[in-house]
Amino acid sequence: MDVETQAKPAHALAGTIMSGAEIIIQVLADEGVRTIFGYSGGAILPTYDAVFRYNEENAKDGKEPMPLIVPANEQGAGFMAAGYARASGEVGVAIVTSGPGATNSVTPVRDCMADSVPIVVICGQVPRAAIGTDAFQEAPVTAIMGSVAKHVFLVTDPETLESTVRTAFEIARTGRPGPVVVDIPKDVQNWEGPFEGEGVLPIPGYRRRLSAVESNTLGDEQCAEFFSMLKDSQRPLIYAGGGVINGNAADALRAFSKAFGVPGVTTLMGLGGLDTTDPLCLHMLGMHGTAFANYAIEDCDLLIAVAARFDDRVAGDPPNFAPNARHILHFDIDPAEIHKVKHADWHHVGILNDALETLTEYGRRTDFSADYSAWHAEVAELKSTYALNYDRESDLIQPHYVIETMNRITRGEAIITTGVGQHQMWAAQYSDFREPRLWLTSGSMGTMGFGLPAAIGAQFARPDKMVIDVDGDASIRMNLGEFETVTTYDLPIKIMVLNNFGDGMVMQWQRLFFKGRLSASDKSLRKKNFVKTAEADGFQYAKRLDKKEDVPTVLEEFLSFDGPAFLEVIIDTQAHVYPMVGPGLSYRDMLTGDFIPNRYDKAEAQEPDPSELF
Ligand SMILES: Cc1ncc(C[n+]2csc(CCOP(=O)(O)OP(=O)(O)O)c2C)c(N)n1
Ligand SMILES: [Mg+2]
Repeated sequence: MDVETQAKPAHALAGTIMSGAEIIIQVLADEGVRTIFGYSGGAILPTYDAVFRYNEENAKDGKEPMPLIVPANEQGAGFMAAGYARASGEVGVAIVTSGPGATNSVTPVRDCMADSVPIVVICGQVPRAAIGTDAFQEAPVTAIMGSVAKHVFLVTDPETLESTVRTAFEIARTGRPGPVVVDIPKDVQNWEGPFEGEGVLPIPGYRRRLSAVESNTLGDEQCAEFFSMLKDSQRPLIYAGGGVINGNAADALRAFSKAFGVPGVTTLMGLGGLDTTDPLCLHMLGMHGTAFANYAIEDCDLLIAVAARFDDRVAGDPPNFAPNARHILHFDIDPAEIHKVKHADWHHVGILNDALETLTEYGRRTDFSADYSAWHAEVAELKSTYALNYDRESDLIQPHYVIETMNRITRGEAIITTGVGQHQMWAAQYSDFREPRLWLTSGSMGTMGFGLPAAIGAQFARPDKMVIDVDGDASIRMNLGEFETVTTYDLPIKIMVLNNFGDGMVMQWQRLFFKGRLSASDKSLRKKNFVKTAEADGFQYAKRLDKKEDVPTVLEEFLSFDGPAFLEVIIDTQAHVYPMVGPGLSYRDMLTGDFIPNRYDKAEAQEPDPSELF
């Protein structure tokens, strides 16, 4: 017996004759998939049948089933898979039919690509002989998904089906994670052949690039350069992005920050990378970041960008971003991000967790120490002087107050999902995140309708956690069909809609930049009764909260309800999200509203250029 065989025993089912559909499900099981999300249809029927039979067999043997969770719409399935992946760090899986099933999945696939979330989407396709004939429920999945996914496979040779599905998982989870789509014609699902139990496709270019990144460890020389820049700095600042979460590097980042006393801000996607309750954490930066985080960016003299990409919502005016930073240091797993927006004086493309551990170890070994006490005092001063604030005297329910109260109850330990808009930003600003993978939001794509299905996926991934969907009245409408999915599976998700009777974020921009013309954004004449809708879908707890004095007691009651719960909160329709850095502007032009101090003369703040209004 050679070493290879000793190391890896043959799969117990190797050599068994299976259908293509059975092979797909067996590979899923081997990849550790615990839950599938998906919607059936003609071209995927053989695979749905194989899931059924797999679970039936497993039940007989007393083994864990692989439940198939059915949404109201395939977009829901894709976002459930995404929520599952974001909350657990595992690959999420959605299985959908051809044509409309596949096209309904395009938005979550693009969303996962933009936020680097690993999912595998398996689409049924018309039989090989019918491809290209405008067959019933045919759509050009490779063409459509090819431009939005990390990778797409169309399986035309059934002999390669098994290795293709396995390779899809490899591509989804390695390097910069992302969505992989596998398009599988119905006759390939019905084909029969031997299950190999091993084997992947040859993807030499990808694996070569990956191994170059993985083997690129930080050497002593690079560490020395890093620490010499840190030594020269009086005001170093970490700017941590979503890659800290996706790369499971939060512990290593916290250890680095603590070991050398380097404070940090995070992006919207990086929330939870640092513990937001830590005195050295300045919470979120950017367009709607805290004023103190943005001022710290202005003041720092060394910027350590950690798996962050200088997105336009962070660096709307790149030349004036971190204007006093003498050096920018950049870690990323994707070489394409280095120098993309800002030139980096030092960079490292590699596995983040390893790099940070190496760096901390080097710093300790070489007894690196620096006195940042003056900077720490400035950070504390910024945090207290420019703290978030809002109209606490108003008789109307302020959304900030609602999130603040929720946060007092959940103490930064709940999983929070959101739609897109003002509610998303208030939830980001006023919530604490003590751990990574608690904050699930559609960051780069900003997809309304994300919150509810993502919460469902997250609750399946983390049954032990409280999952709260903080949603907007317009965002929740987009995937309202998933209300029923929550009660069908009896998920104890808490859905809280901040109702401002409209597309609040759009209205905010219209008030600020379009002279208050609320074109197509006011929903005050709409008839929907959200509470009745929730009740009709089986929610035992469904309430409307419209009195400020009731906020604490109702929130306690809602959050402690044992089962699915829905709460509509009628908020001040005029509440705006502040701070706000207008699109294309620098932090000097940040608007802080009436309740947060501004260190510049407000009258001097520039207006955004109309051509930058996106
Ligand atoms: C699918 C989709 N369509 C349009 C938009 C543009 N958009 C961004 S925020 C927003 C309004 C969201 O309203 P709501 O969900 O009620 O949140 P609010 O801002 O009122 O809190 C719109 C239309 C989007 N982000 N996603
Ligand atoms: Mg709204």
